[in-house]
Amino acid sequence: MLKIKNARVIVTSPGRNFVTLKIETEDGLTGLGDATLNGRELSVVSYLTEHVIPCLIGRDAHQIEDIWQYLYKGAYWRRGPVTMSAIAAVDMALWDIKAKAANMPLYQLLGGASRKGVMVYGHANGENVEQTLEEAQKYKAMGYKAIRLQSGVPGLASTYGVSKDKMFYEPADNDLPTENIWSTPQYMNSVPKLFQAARDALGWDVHLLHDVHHRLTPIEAGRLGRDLEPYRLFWLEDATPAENQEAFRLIRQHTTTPLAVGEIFNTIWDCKDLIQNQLIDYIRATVVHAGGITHLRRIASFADLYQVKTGCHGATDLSPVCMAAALHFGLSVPNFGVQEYMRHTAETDAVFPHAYSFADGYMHPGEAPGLGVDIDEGLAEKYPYARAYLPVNRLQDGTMFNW
Ligand code: CS2
Ligand code: MG
Repeated sequence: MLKIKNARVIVTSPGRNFVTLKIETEDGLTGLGDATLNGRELSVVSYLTEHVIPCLIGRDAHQIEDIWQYLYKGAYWRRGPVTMSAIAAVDMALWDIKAKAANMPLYQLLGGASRKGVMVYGHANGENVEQTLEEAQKYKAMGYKAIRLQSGVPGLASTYGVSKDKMFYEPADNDLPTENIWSTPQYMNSVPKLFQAARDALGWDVHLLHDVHHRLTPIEAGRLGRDLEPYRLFWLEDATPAENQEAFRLIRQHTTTPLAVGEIFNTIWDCKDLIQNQLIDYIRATVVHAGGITHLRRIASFADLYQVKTGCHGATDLSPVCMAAALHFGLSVPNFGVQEYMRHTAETDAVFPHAYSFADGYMHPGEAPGLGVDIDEGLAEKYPYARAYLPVNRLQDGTMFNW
């Protein structure tokens, strides 16, 4: 038995807020879990501190499944991003501990490596097509096999995915929500031109991806998917808000462009119909927001029945702890598709030293026991929490819209 002695939450903000759960056993083993929910961080801190941690003390850290079921069924109020991020953090930390106790990198406990490395996609973005393609050429030169392209929209002051800092896209930019303005017609006109130019400049041996970020209606998404068919995208992401999973049937009827969705999903119930009706090609659910390694494996196994592949979210606001967990998962899961890698700043990497590495378009979690990531608590203290909201989005007539 590996008795849990204590657990605490560490909030640090090296450039952006991260929430980390640290569990310690009586044998001195420690495990880390990412609990970061961008723009709502302290809600998960409170859920963990007030409602989860008191129930963990004294339990056997080896009982990952039972603790998962206890936290899920025992809460009565099931699902949702706050609950499932808290459960995810506990789950990641317990897998970290179990793998350390076995003196193995976590992927070995998940069934071992199913591939030589985890193919990742980078983020090329720019104010216009030319700048975006300049960035894309840099990613191609770095060896990326897959590149996401996000470009400014002519006539709009800002849009999703285009950042001031080319390296790291950090949308949580203010202590009150920034208001963005959106125009679907101007966006719809600009995207096919971006990918026409991209194929001319980058050729056909690189995977190209695009994130619509929940901003089209199903029929608009069907049309954009069809407009993009000549450019053979790897995927079109978050084409329409997915609360209504049935909406994807309308998109599917109009286009063969592969569809990815799910970074904001938090349980298998959010994607069950999408998967079993083969309305999507990639499921984006991620370790930190979908209940941890334990639940993400369930989602991936279900998806595998329908030839849906994984494409886990991996933005800057998911900490290196989640990145490490995602790479162990991605190295082993049979129906792996691609892993997002938006990268972290040097100050973040210093707070979270890790064993994972990038080479020639692939990443590997490393061979360190457990997740292979740590937190430098002394350094973490130097970066105090500062409230930061994601932007909100309005149409040009002021109507509240999807960001
Ligand atoms: C995006 C994210 O990475 C993605 O695909 O959708 O940048 C997303 O906007 C952020 O993670 C939100 O916090
Ligand atoms: Mg996205």
